[in-house]
Amino acid sequence: MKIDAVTIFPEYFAPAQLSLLGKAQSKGLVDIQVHDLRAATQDNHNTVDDTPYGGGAGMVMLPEIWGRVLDPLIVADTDLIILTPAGKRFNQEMAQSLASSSHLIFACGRYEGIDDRVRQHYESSEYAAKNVRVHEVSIGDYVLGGGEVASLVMIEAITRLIPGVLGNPESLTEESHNSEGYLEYPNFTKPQEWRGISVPEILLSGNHAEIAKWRELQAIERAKKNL
Ligand code: 6GU
Repeated sequence: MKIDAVTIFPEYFAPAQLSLLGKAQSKGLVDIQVHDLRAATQDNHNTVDDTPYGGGAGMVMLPEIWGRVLDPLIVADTDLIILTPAGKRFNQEMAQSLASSSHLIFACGRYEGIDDRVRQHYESSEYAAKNVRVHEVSIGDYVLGGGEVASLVMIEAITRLIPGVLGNPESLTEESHNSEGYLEYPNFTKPQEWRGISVPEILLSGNHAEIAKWRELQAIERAKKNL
């Protein structure tokens, strides 16, 4: 999977070289390229934004700069992800769907966002015919300073679903038992007693059917508590 991230703060993507994602890149499963939006500016002040038409607070990112950077990156079969708190909420299902893409572009907006004509342009039929899909995505109901951290969250959730990225692929099949895609029951490891708290007896029983039943019940209790 090829991943392009476009940002005015390339340094935000340093963690992409670590851990699972770093390994996935050295294995050749994922190729992440980070592009500095400011490098595409042509004025002396390296301007990337301007005041909004219609007035109001904040600044809007210039479409001309974005077009200049995105044009050469957008090829056939591309998912262009525009990060915005007003986007569709990211979840495990969206991660699954994007994990089978061959090319993701993360457009990281700052300030009050990117001029909406950038979205409109790449959503046009000319691009749709080339299998270019545009997604406006948010990672949750809170406002971040920009899309960089949101992109990292998405990249981590998506790339670990690519075959070969996880050391132990059984982690994925176990996760898939839950619709949200994660384990909901509490986990325990050594020692058997820690600070006076014992590991639940059932987990030491070796009775896999009973353990599965217990975990299911625990998951339901936990889900209720987090409502
Ligand atoms: Cl994608 N961007 C920003 N700026 N804030 C967010 C977000 C994205 N998702 C949640 N909050």
